[in-house]
Amino acid sequence: MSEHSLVAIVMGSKSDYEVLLPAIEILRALEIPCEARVLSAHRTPDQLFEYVATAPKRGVQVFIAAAGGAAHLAGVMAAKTLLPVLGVPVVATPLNGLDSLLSMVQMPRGIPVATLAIGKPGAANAALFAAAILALNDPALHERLAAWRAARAQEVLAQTLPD
Ligand code: RP5
Repeated sequence: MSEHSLVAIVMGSKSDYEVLLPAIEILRALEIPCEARVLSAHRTPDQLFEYVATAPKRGVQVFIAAAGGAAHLAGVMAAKTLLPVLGVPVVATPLNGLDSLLSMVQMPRGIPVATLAIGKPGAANAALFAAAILALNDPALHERLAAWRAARAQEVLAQTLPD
């Protein structure tokens, strides 16, 4: 998506793409250059390692990793980088995402994955978390993130209920 991405979104399958759309939309709204790839920890491990190793050289500072089932994608990525890895559990099996949530959130001590909620809310929050990380060293992005939050507050305050 961008030649100089700050955020790289990796998903274990194209079937995860729709879940990631809220993240992509928010990153675009905040004018954060991002890229997205399908790479699997178990189906394309060599290509995943290569991608994680080369992404920082293109400017990537935060990874978002989304996967379903026995979701080891985020943990494997975290094992291969010191950049923050934000995990988004995806619903992909009869266990409704609880399998992927526990796979991501229960990382053993030493290799952290910051795990968000299951599905689209988690994807949106992963993008906002990435923005918060990047905003630490980007005052203009900090302002855009503050404006985004203020707009959400205004949406709530504008809501009315039936008489
Ligand atoms: C995981 O298996 C993917 O992240 C996806 O959520 C799930 C199902 O993948 P597909 O069978 O749809 O390719 O690796």
